[in-house]
Amino acid sequence: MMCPQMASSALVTWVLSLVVTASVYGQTGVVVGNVEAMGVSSPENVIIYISKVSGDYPPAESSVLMHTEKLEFIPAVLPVVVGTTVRFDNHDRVRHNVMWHEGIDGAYPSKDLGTWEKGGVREFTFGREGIVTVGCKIHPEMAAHIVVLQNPFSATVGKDGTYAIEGVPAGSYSLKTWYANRRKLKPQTKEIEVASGETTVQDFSLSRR
Ligand SMILES: [Cu+2]
Repeated sequence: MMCPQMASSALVTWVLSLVVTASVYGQTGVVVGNVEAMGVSSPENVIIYISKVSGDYPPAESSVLMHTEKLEFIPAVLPVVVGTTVRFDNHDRVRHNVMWHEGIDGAYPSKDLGTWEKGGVREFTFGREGIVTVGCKIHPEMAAHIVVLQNPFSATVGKDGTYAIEGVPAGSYSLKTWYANRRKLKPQTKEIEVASGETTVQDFSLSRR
């Protein structure tokens, strides 16, 4: 049997853990929804993101991977927080190149990270918000998109059209959509409220207009 001192210290630990949990998670909510996409095969690879959340959001401590496999960049779209280092890893038997041209937002000037064999790695740190369309000079059909955002509150929509953004601080936000081909799926913005401990449901119906 537990002696009284052990029982009370267990109680204190339990209460403390509740307090810590409440302070870390109590002021946040979840945003979920369903995305419909007209005129494309599926809503896969639409990004849903909150454009601006007050506070500073440090990038992931370790690098985030984008690798090449079967002549594709994986993932095809990669939302990251400003300051994130992306590791480009070649898993194919053929050589791949990683480069980009300056995009329409002008955030990242043209860059060529080089060409390398299987097992080779290059890294690049994305230090400001913007869109980078990654390509390979050897295989012009290869393309992927790195979307550099102010905060981590984003999600990539799956084939089933659902998305979920967790741990969003309570507040009012602009929830936006991004798609690689904006002429096929025009970006939309919805104003949402996120309340502590609640789930906000926001669906989107996207099309070219
Ligand atoms: Cu290639």
